[in-house]
Amino acid sequence: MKLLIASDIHGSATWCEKLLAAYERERPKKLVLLGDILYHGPRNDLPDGYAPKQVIAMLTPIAKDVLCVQGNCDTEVDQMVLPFPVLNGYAVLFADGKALYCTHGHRPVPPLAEGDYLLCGHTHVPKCEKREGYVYINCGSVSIPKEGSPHSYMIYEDGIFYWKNMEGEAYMQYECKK
Ligand SMILES: [Mn+2]
Repeated sequence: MKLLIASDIHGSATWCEKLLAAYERERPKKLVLLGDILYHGPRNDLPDGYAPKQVIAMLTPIAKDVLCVQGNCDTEVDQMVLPFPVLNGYAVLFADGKALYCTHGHRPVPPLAEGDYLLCGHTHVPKCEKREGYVYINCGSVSIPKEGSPHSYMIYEDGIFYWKNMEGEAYMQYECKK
């Protein structure tokens, strides 16, 4: 199964457009959004092309293929204008026998078992880290990358996570243990 995983669009129509181009190119089974969809948030500067209404219009036609969890910038008013659920704290996907625990990253993490994967956004910094038992995977940010990281999304396919820039070039990867 192929998944496209992305986070922290923060209302940028410019970068959402590039994400959708990647979505067209990659043809994943689902687009997993790890939160912070529309609002820029008071801690961030406005991203390029800040236009939340355009982001809504871009994501609406693909709503049935989107799986989304709540970011710390997503509230009830965002749910009123987005056609897929955005207020769930987490989602668990099972892919190739692995549990992928998807959450934004600002909430406490439940106990996870050896061989589980924690997928997060929130920090805007791509990361892959072995933690107590599980592996912490951060897909970085689509629109406001931090610590010099590229504007990013991730692909999961056949047991491998690929971190990619918006042009689709993989700059990091992690192969899951069988
Ligand atoms: Mn964010």
